[in-house]
Amino acid sequence: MRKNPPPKILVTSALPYANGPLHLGHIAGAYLPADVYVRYQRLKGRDVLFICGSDEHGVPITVTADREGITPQDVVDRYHVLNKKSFEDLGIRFDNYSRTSLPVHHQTAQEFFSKLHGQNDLVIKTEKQFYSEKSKRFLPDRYVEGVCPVCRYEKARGDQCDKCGKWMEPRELIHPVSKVDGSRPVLKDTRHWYFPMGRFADTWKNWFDSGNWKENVRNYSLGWYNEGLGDRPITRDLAWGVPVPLPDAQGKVLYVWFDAPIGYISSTKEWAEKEGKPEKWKDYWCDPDTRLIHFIGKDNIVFHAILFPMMLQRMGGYVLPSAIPAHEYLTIEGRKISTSLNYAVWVKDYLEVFPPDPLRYTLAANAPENKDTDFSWKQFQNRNNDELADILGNFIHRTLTFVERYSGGKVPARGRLSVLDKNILRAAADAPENMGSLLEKFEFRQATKVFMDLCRAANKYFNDSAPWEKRKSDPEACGTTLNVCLQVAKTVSVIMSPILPASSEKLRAMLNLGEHADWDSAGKPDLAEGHALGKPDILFTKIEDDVIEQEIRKLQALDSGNAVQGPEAGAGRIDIAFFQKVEMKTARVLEAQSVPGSDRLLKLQIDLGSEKRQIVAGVAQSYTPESLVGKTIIVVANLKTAQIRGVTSDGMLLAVQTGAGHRLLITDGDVEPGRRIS
Ligand code: B3M
Ligand code: ZN
Repeated sequence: MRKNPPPKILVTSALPYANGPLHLGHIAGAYLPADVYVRYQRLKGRDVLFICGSDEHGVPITVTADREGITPQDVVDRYHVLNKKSFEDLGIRFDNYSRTSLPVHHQTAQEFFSKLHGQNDLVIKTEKQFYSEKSKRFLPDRYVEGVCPVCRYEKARGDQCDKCGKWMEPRELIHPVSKVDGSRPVLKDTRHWYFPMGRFADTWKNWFDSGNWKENVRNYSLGWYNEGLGDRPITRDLAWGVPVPLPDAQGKVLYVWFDAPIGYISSTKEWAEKEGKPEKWKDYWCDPDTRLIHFIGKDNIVFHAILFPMMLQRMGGYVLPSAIPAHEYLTIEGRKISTSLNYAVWVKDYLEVFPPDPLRYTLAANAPENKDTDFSWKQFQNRNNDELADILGNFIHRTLTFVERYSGGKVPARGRLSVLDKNILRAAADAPENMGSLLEKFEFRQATKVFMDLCRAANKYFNDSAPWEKRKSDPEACGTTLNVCLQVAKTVSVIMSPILPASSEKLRAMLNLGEHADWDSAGKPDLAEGHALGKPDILFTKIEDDVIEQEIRKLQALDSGNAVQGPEAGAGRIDIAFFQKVEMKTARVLEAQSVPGSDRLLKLQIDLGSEKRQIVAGVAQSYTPESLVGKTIIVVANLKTAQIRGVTSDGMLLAVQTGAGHRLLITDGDVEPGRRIS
């Protein structure tokens, strides 16, 4: 009798706004934990689908577009490409990464609205909203500024005062001014549709009470429920977004938090289309046995635990979430991440200097599961040097080089087992189960510790067994020690994979083991005697102090406000004196080479007029080394010298990031090297 197949698992990560680059806080919260969990489930041979995509609507995107004088589509095109690539480069493997500006999403979100509207689930209200007579358009909250009626802060917004936190109705704002055109807006009637959450609260509560939720999800959701679930606006007066599918709703779009969670479904539909099985999305979303798991940051709890499940209940036929691993926040060097102040470590900047796995390990070992946790560069260096390199890397390197040197690179015979041998084999046999049971409960910190504890025990076993002493005196015992080490190395290569996928692949190549790995048999000592190994190599390169100091200095510059404002900072007006501090010069490229170990970096020798210099530039995905030789480029000549992937960089080349990759800033016509730009 065929056992019922285990339930399918559908994992989503919060759709990042396509309004700016990703930083470590995003990764630590909704993305890395999800990727670790999905990789583990795949190794268990389960049917798991991992869905995400760019959230491309909402007022902040139109604010960015207005500020830069481009269209909202230009904004989301830029950041969709950038963020998708950042996820890929960090080894975060979605089965589909879609975007909510696609037709499939518009259609799906409009179907939701039409069905809810058709069954009279929505209410219509006329409300007063700020309107600009000058621009002939309604002004959403972020487009209006004025004096807060409570604390007199002059830059309060139409919906909330950032200083005292007061939520307010637009009409409460004193001296409102339109941020679009500076005019004094008037309050004008406008009709909007609301989702009356209170009407469906009991059905929601019966479902929610049947669930087993993380403490922060339970407390936050019941807090909202006990306060009384009100009518939630689900439309906005905006040109950018999913148009409201009603004849009398010109100029109105769906509110971003109504449409965004539906993005999980439209991304799954897109995935099914790409698989050539357009109906397959229903196998996940319309099967009540599917385990739907939403990985999010804690600020998204109400939308994922209340609003979206309630919408799904009203739609009928959809599975509801069974787990919502909502993470707390990551701070950086003890400070809150602030995109407006550009106080963050951006993923793309990290990847220009370091490989992905040390960051994955650091963020998994210190995941903000139940409280905010801090990322510091020193701690990152210690995790890489003292744990990955000195424990795991050291164990692997000593084992493989010893086998290569004294056993012809083949697995030696395993003779009679000593107590030491049996103990480490027992530890390896237990690790997958111990680690797996923690991952099933989304306990990433503890799961990472189980993995590293096995590596620690293996390293100690190598020392205590001292094969170098037995090599001559007791070759059989020496062979047994190395055989046992290789069995443990095989176990490690599997259980490290969810956290350190790139390093696991490298180790499995050194062990000459195929791509396919299986979690449940990972702890079995089944590496056959005589199995030929691959070439030993270094798994983790140590990170030098000066490289870390460089990163700390970058953040200190941001902290002291000396840094140039970040992409979200708004205009961040600077005076000419500030601008003149930056020394930009023309330079001629004399030579260009790739940087070993990086597919993004090029090392350039440049002529700067009065001197020659070496710089490192992250344009290898858009330019071959040869194509740069002879070009006149623009460089920032007075940047502090940096070490990038161990290569000295004495200046920065200027290029613009486009949807199609980097484009160099060059001069119009030939200009000799060394000329100052002013
Ligand atoms: N775009 C991201 C955030 O609030 C938001 C998540 C949508 S998930 C459907 O950080
Ligand atoms: Zn205030």
